[in-house]
Amino acid sequence: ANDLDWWRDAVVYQVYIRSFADGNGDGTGDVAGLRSKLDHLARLGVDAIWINPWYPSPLADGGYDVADYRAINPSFGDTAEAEALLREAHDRGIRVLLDIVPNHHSDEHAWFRAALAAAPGSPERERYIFRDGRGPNGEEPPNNWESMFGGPAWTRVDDGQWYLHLFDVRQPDVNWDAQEIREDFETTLRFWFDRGVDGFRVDVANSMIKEPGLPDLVEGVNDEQDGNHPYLDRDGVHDVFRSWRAIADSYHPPRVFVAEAWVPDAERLARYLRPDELQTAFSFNFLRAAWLAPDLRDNISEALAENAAVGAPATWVLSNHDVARHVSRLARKPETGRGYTVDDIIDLPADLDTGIRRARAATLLMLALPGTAYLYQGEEFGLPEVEDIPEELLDDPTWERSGHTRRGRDGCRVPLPWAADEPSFGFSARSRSAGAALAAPAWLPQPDVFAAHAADRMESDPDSILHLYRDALAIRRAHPALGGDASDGELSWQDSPEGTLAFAREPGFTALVNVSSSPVSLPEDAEILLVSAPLTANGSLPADTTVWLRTG
Ligand code: TEU
Repeated sequence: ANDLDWWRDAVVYQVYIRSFADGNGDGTGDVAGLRSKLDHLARLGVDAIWINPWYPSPLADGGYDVADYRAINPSFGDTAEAEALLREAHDRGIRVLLDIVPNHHSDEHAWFRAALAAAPGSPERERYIFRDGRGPNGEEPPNNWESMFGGPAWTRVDDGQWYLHLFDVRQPDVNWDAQEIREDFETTLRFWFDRGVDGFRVDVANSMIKEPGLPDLVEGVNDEQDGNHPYLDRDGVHDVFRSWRAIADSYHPPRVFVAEAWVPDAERLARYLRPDELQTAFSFNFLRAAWLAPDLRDNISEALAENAAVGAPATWVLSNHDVARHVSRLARKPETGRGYTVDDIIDLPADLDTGIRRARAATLLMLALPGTAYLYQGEEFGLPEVEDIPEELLDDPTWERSGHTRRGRDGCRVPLPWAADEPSFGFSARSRSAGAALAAPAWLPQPDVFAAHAADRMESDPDSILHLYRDALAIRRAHPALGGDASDGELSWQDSPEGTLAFAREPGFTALVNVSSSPVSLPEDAEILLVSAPLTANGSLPADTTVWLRTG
């Protein structure tokens, strides 16, 4: 793909930097660790990486509580290392997307410190959403909104005012009616674009604009599906993204956005992708689809059609740092009917053999589709959700704010295993000089099962999921009929046995996905390009398997 439309069929690898690789042995991932693994990413064959927030932050929410958008968290490295990373990634033909968090700041951001020190009604307070409380002495929150992590979305400060935080108490929402906020985020875009960053993933792109007056949520009335929710998917967000697109388009090559917007209505989500707004947005309904052929087919068709109607690709994803890893999700019985989100307690022991088989099949399904695909670090190693993290080590604010009822997202954020026989499975580099101090333990405990999934074990097994990813990305890159940009929004679904999906990608290529529980026969004259699991003894396609076929 060329410089102008690489994002239409790119494969992007998500780096949750805190858990990717630790270059200085302190037990936390960092820029040095990421730089040391660029050859792994180049060999995998990804077109770009997306790095979760690497900015100064108290890490009250994994870095999504940003204290300074134009610097690097000292525990991850410094600006010089960041610029070296950009150069070294670009030298390998890998583009770099960062993460921008426009809905809120960290409570350690200088502007929020200033707001706390200032008086009600001051310009410093206007940068955030401060209101007087309700009740005779203002002792009730200004409205009935709840935090996504549990508990009220308001916290009272010493002088009696309350401030809004749709997420953690340490993440005050900023006020997008304040010109200074708009300007400061545009300064951040330019700061990183000027340094060669290729684009941004936009955090909670659907929540920055709130209904004036901050009205109470009315049970059964406010539903984001049709756009009448007081703080989700408000039309005002589109003004912001039109300004951001104008900035991105002023660079050469133009910079690119991917929106994180959990907007269930596919047509409303496509509004973020109009030609003067953001280029891409995650098609989360695919992630949420249970491993059921009708769900998958409907979600794929709807995302392609609605996005193509505004000239945009679909953007497929199976896992990220917010949801249980799909090796464990897909291992569930289909009765769950959807993917897991931060709200689910993953309590049933997952049947990992089924999970891995389905994950292999789901990956070939995803990579055969037109559009862009995102890979979450460690899925190329078949990592499962980690469910047995000791409660005292859980680090996700969801756990605290939900009163210890929701385990949150630590299970998908456990530091990666790179070497099965090393301490911390090789997550932390340590100098090999004699007597070098051992690295600190990884910041979250790694389960023993990670040894079998370590990069070096995967490397040495030609049938491993790592080799499946590498082969799939190489074939996808070599054959434009795979991946590619279905700007017509059409996928030519083929007739196929009950419980399976089959779609042709132009003449010559078909993907057959067997999500049923029994084997199905393959077309006679087809040549197998890649299959996610071995065929049965009589050459038919086993359950939970996907095959790429060259037909005719
Ligand atoms: O996640 C957004 C988020 O948590 C909600 O949109 C939730 O995912 C959705 O309602 C589905 O359950 C982003 C980041 O990815 C996450 O890590 C941060 O914690 C959050 O925003 C706050 O910045």
